[in-house]
Amino acid sequence: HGGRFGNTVTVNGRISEDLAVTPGERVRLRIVNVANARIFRLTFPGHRPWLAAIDGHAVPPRQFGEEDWLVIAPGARADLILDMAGSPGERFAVVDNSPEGIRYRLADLTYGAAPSAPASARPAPAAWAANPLPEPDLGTATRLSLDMEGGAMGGLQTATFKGETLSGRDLARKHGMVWSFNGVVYPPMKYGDHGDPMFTFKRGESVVMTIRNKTAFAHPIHLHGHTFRVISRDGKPEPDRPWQDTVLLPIDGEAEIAFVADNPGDWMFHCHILEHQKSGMMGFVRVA
Ligand SMILES: [Cu+2]
Repeated sequence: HGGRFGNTVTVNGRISEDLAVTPGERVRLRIVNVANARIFRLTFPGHRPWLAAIDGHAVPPRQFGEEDWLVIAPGARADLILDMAGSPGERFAVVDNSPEGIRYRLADLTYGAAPSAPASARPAPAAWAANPLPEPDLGTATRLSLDMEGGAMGGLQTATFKGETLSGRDLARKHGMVWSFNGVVYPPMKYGDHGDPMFTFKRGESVVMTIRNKTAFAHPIHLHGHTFRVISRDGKPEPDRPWQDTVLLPIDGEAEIAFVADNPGDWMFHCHILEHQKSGMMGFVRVA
């Protein structure tokens, strides 16, 4: 029910890639999680990366300790700045850490020869320029909530599927559907035939949405066509209110997102774990 993990991981299309680096250089590493279900929790032993952007949007650079996890869920992106502090000939693994304590080597940073002029210690990186995005007006925003239910371990009691109210058991058995948004199990969308929107917004409307994960699994929720600020998590203000288009909801987690619905059209809103998307966690919002 967490989706299919498979038994190997590829980096840039290959298993266990060597990433060649030069001692003393500063590298920008763009990480895109294109896995169907796996949430990565990355560490860079021997290095202290700076997180500089989330989902392509600058954040005030924040330095990670060697054992701090960079959590990146399916669909999410992260830009890191890495100072290559190793010596010529050294190798360091890039590691994915499972919550169960399993460490999986994804790739190696392999150090080549030192440049003739050694780099001096580098200062903290400056924040990158912000992308121009419309600022949601929290005072006048439409407030909505989105409750996520379903899955094994307590999941779905009843939900509506194509207008019919069914028990969780019948939804799973008859339709292979196991997840719901606000009590509705959305059938897989087809081009030109995608049913009714979950929400309809006026173009230019500010929206604050509280998303609650009432399941026993984590879900990265992704909105198309828009970028939102994450303004709080579990009732606590989120530092720097980062701009994102994918927000990971931990088990029993809650997040408030805010955005301006400024892009006309029908936009998918779904869990980015593909198995979840396919079995109920996918609807769309309409901006008209
Ligand atoms: Cu999910």
